[in-house]
Amino acid sequence: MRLSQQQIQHYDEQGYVVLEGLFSREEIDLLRQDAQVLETEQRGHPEANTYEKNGRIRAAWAMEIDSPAFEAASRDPRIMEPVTQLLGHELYLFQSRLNYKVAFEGDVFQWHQDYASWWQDGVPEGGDRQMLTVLIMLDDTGSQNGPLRFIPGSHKRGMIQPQYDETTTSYALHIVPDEVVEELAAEAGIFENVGPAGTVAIFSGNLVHGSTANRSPHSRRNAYFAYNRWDNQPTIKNSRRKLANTYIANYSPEKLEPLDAPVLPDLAAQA
Ligand SMILES: O=C(O)CCC(=O)C(=O)O
Repeated sequence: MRLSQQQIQHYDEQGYVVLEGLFSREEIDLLRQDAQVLETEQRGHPEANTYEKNGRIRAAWAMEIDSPAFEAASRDPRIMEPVTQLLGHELYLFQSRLNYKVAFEGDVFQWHQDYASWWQDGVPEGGDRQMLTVLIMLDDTGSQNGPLRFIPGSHKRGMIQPQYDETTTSYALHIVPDEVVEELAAEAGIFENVGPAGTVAIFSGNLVHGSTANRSPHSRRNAYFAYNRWDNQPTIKNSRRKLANTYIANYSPEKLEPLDAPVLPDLAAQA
């Protein structure tokens, strides 16, 4: 699945591109089955999970180390082809996370840029063609269950001097100051990632994004893979922040080998 010139231009101009219907219901069902295991002590590395203030699951980090389905998704050609078009061939997975945003109780993600955190992790460059994130929507998502929101074009500001917020949620985050969000949103508005499960969005590490709490009766699970260029690796000695666990940043990567063809359909058929 290659991006058209128009889609590449959209990514460059707006900081994101949405790919509808990339994964089938059967494939998403398989990822959901694994999501149910990943949030429990039954996953191979339960210490990779982080929790909301109320004790409910917030995120499962590094899903691919315990789930063949997520591992297959991370190297799926439908994802890797567009990512390679944008970043080049020599890539690795710097980070992955599955945010659960559980029904009634899922907490907010304040407005932030991922690169502001990755810079703290020592990643040298956060350019739109150096590092990006792929979102896979695991649940049907509407305005009411806390969709991921983007401020279009905000990536063009580069890294905005962040504030460190240690109190709003259980997870300390480098956030974009309110007055900057106000200014950016007044200029460009806000885009909501709503749509059926299986929708994918690719977005720049500098794109300002966030999501509200989920008070609806419908969970909203989003899986994220953050790809980095091989030549843009951080070293742990350049890390400037203490991580909640060691699965949040990959300091001993391997080059990613894209799959020749999708294997998720076969895995789904065998499940
Ligand atoms: O899943 C969300 O709503 C927010 C995700 C996000 O921005 C993050 O994990 O950094």
